[in-house]
Amino acid sequence: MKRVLTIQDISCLGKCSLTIALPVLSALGAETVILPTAVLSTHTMFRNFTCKDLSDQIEPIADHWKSEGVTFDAIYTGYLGTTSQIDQIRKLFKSFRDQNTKIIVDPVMADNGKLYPAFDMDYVRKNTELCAEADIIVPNITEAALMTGMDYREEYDEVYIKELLSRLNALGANVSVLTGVSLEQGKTGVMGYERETGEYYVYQNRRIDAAYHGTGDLFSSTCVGEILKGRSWQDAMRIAADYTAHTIEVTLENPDKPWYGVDFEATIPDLIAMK
Ligand code: PXL
Repeated sequence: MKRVLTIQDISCLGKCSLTIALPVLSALGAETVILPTAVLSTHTMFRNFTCKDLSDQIEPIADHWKSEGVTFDAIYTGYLGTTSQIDQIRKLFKSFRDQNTKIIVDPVMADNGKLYPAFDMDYVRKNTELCAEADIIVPNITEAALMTGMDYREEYDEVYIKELLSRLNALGANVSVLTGVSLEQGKTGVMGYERETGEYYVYQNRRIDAAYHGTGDLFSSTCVGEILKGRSWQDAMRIAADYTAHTIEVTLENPDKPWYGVDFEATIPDLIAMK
């Protein structure tokens, strides 16, 4: 069985970060080791959330794993907390990376043209450094624009997306994938670039007019799980885009849906069956 380490916060209520990554990766058949970077009462779209930083636990936990001889097939990072925490995680990458370890970084920090409440431009710079260490990065357009110094645009064409990809590629990861890319009316999906082959990959599926929290985490957790199953990054992105769209549709049909997340629990059986 493949073993993946995922490093992100645990929002106790809110259907995001670890409460998505753990069930999704487990459902896809990977042994999932977690390293919580902070404990929050909820995600940060709630008001008055509590937050306990766990930075002081990263090193002792990693040291213990080292002493036990633990290795990982993949390390996947999502929402982190502070710039100094990113330095700690870069050290952890160095310590646990071997020839076969895939490092996937989702530089979670912004969406819809805006940084999330907890972050500033220093954090953007640090996240950019973290991306340089990865094999695969999966930012959305807002995060990519912030990291590459390009303008964020709501209306764009393929030329803009390719320029973003080219600048992301220059950051260092072998595969750069932009999420939330809409190249045709009524469609949305991903566009990625692989440096080793020089190939682009575009996948567009139906666009559903609803934005839910946690869908980025659902997308990247699915990608990681599918890659660990042995799929190419392109197939993993396609399945993750389809699964995320399907989950949004199912969520929309639920009259009792909570405002803060998607009903991915209802669609896990469909994810397991996806090809
Ligand atoms: O879904 C990304 C995410 C993860 N964790 C926390 C968040 C967010 C987005 O706002 O606030 C704590």
